[in-house]
Amino acid sequence: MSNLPRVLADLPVSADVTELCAGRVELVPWTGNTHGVVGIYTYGHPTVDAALLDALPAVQVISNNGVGVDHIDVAAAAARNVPVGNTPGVLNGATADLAFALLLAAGRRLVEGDRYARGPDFHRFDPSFMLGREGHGSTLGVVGMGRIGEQVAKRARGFGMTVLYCNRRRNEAAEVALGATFAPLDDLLERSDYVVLTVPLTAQTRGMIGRAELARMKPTASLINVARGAVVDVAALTDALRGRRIHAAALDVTDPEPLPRDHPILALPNVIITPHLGSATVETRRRMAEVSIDNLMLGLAGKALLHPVQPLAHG
Ligand code: 8YV
Repeated sequence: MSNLPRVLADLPVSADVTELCAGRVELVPWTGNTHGVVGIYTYGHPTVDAALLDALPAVQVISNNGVGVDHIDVAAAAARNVPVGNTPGVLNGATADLAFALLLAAGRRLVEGDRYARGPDFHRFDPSFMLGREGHGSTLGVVGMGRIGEQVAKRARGFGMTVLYCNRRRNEAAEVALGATFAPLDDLLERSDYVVLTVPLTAQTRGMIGRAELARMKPTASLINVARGAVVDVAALTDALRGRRIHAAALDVTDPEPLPRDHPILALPNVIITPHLGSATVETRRRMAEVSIDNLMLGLAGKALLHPVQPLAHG
């Protein structure tokens, strides 16, 4: 056993994190001997709740390698004076790129086309097969105009899209700089050709896209989720896709994650599912590792974190 500060970690960590921790902290597996643990390092799971914090009274900091902290009881940490750090800012571009890739892939039936082109039925070009829906010139609805939503809206401008958004509060900067128009959720759902979800998972956003909301969407519209799976009612979405009540969905996140292999949504042709790849680029993951380890080391030194999470914003 080393003399380095012991940090409970969601192992395995990436090579970048291993490198940044070398000689500075000892990463301790979640299920191992947690004696003397002074920090917690997570990747979106497992849950960090009051019971865990009570069991680890020497913890001085919780550092999350990611922006979403729905798995952490931030209020319980604050009540114990334990700061929580996350990695906002550095992953906006990568996540917005993926949202846009999914948007175009859903509209233009890209994955379905790929499967078809590899399969036994593709004999010759047919002018009327696999017609999709256009991206350029369409209307985009961004649900959650925060840092990632703004980057999605910025990309939409290049495609000549009309951008609607809804958010807890008006984002005037996005209105001025990106030409986005505020709309209540129901209105946004009725008018959009693409609905992109970029909200954090909170008590307010859990299940916010359910049967009633899906029923408001145009039959030609697609739903893209790069937020958290639990924002969408997956049973309602399965029914809407099966009944062709919407054109398609593209999900980078699901609830649960992964979905059980026999989940009916997995058998549908008009859904694309990726394994939580929003921030998965070499460059972004390196920056996330740096910010999250900076947060960890600052917290262990009793200093202010680079990006402390405010409890109230994530209730
Ligand atoms: C992370 C994410 O990779 O930042 C987030 O909230 O969803 C992803 O960028 C994931 O949480 C694992 O850390």
